Amino acid sequence: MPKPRTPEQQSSDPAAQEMLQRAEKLGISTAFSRADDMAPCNIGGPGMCCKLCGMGPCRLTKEGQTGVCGATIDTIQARNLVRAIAAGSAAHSDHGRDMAFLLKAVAHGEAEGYMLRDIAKLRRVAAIYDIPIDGRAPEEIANDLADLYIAQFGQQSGELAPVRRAPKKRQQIWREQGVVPRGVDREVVESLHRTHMGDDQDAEHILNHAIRTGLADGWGGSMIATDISDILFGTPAPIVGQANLGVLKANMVNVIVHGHEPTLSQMIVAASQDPEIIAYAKAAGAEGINLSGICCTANEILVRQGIPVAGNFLHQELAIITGAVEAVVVDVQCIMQALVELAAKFHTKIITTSPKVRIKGAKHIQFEEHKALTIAKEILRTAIDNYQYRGEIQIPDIRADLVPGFSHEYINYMLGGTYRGSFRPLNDAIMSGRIRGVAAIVGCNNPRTTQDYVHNYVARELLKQDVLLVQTGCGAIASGKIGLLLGEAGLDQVGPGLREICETVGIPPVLHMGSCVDNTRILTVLTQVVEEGGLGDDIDQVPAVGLAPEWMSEKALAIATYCVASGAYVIFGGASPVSGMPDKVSDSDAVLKYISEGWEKIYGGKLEFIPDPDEMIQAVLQHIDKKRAALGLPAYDPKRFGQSGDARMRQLEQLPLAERQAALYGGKK
Ligand code: BF8
Repeated sequence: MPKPRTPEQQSSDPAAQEMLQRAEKLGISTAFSRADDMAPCNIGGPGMCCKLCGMGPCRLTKEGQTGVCGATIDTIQARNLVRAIAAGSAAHSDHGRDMAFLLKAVAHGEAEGYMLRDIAKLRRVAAIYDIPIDGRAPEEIANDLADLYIAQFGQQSGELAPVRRAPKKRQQIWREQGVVPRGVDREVVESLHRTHMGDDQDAEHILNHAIRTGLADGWGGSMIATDISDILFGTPAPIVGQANLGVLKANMVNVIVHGHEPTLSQMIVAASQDPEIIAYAKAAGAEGINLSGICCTANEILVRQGIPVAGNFLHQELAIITGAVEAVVVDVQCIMQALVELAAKFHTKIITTSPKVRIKGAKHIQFEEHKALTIAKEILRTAIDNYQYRGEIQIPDIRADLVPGFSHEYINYMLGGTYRGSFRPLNDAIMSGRIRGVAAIVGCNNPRTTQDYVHNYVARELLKQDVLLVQTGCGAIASGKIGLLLGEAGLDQVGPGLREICETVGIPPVLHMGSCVDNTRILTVLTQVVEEGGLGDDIDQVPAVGLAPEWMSEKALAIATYCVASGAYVIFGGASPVSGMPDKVSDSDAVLKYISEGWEKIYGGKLEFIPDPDEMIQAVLQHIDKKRAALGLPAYDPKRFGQSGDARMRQLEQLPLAERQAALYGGKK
């Protein structure tokens, strides 16, 4: 048994380290200590265990071995992988479905407390699908859009409607390959059917359906979720927020919303500002209610209302260990079952709210849209009633300011303004080499690596190389906690060309674009970059890379798949779910090779697993430079830039007065 890691080895975040020390002192287990106690299964981990029927489970450990039915390792790995991608797509897309039903309810005035907040986006999105907009009430348009979106899930044939938003050439590739999704549910169901015992047995053929299923998520369920969230809760624009456990307040009722869906959390935001609820909290002896978030629910309310983030995935237990949290309100996804037992050691109440998610021992207050505000207030009253039971607390005094909210609409606006919104300046900056390329660093935390370390190491190194970063999910929170999302504060850490662009446009070098379903915003940005011209005519030609350095969830695999299918090079850190025999690349790595080289030949994008952060960075830069060369762009040269604007002034400030005047005025005093 390896030695347990120290808190510094478990997390690079000092707030997390403080709570891990407290956990140790109190004799409490966390995901970090449980990961130390339990090595990952070396057969299941690389996808070599088949438990799809009662003849097994079959554990393949030797070259050439097959399962009882004769299934080879590549068939088994492909089946396991497509099932994970289907589960991830189902999670995102079911979220999208719920949003579509909420839009329908709002259009009919049947959802208490909700409204159509971004009518301009409603009209823009409706117009994409030829829904009439002129002279119609927003509710009528919303009703038609909701019907169209609801239909995408159960559609049996034809093409998913949002697919038409991809670059034309990309759509053509998908049609030629026969992978345009017909309906979201159909592709997920077919993944399960094909991988049932005795069905699809050709690994490449199985993986073709992984592409179709992933596309149903990215250009289907997730895109629908993002569109409707913006229409109902507002399209994000830059806003000031804070991140890390230090956002919890000692003298207030701390309520954390955790999970993924903005439907309930948005109502809790509204309810927490209600004078009656604030008075109720004061009557309980607190100074008020302090709302914060964890995971992607946090991102949803951070990018729209600036509600602080208590942390990313691995902070969910650590927040409770502060002893200062009255309630953790959860909806769906990324919620650890360990929360209930942990909460019982403190006074914290875990409140489940989704009809899909119950946890034994948690309090369940079911959320319903038609009385959303009433339920949100009931939840807050439950938390306030719990304040009196609070014991000793320890809140790390660590938090960072950040500026999130870079929707693709805002990026378009910030580059050109209201009347000439355009991606032209971004394309020009990439073409000139001021920006070497773009990297999307997204995805989870994983307790098997040092929390946030790979995220932040890779982010910092790529920024020095003039790579503009876009982020979502827990990756964005990792950057937020170290101040990379704060405008000019982080600019001394970035390359000279990128710095010039950030100073000119007035943006941070890392753009927080939202939650994990909002990775579809990145698809939209890439499409707009292509349509603007100068960087090829399809996404696979853009010097861009996607990374999930600390991935852990099946949703991350679904995201990777739709990004690859869209033409992106995607790199995952951590362990590969499809490597061959432990610690050995062999013939049995057919699946690993196919999702890299095989997919690249067809889609121009590929998925690779590179655990070492330095190798990851090299792979990113090589890919970006290769794409630049293929476009005929000048080779990246950091010495060419950084001589203008603010950078020039900073250089001059270093000079003695006479020399500075000479430089500025040509020797005239
Ligand atoms: O959907 S990044 S740990 S919270 S799965 Fe989960 Fe991963 Fe965080 Fe958001 Ni995305």
